[in-house]
Amino acid sequence: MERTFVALKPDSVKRGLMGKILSRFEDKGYKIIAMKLTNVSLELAEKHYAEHVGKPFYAPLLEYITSGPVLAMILEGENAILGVRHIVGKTNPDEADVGSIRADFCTVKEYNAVHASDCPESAKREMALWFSENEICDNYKTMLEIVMGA
Ligand code: 3AN
Repeated sequence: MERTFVALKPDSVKRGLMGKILSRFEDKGYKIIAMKLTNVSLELAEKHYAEHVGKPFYAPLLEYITSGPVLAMILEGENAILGVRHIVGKTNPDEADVGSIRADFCTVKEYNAVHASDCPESAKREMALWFSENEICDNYKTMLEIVMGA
């Protein structure tokens, strides 16, 4: 099983889209093993987006991610990193596949609703950045796991 870090950004929270977006991940079958609604400090934002330092959209990006609460979570499932990225869609909503979150809910890449880790290294780094060990609830079975005797 693979784990990935996902964050519903402030536009998702402010637009009241948390439930709709979350349901896409739950419907697919990913297991939520950590979740919190949290304000994002500038320090955390800078660490999270360290790879984008120096890019023209860096400062607006920090302003955006710190502009309101973020629903941060860790999802678990088979090939979760790639699978979640498919559900989220390409950075630019105009290029995202119809049916993806960004195509269906967003119009501009500057406010694209969701962050999802793009590779195993990023997932590991981001999970450790956003969650402490005791916030991870990997001690329960989903109903599917119970029924399948997993
Ligand atoms: P993704 O979130 O699709 O993995 P990244 O990691 O390349 O995209 O970029 C992080 C965030 O920076 C994006 N989600 C988006 O909000 C913003 N961003 C990326 N590229 C641009 C761009 N060319 N112009 C404006 N904002 C951008």
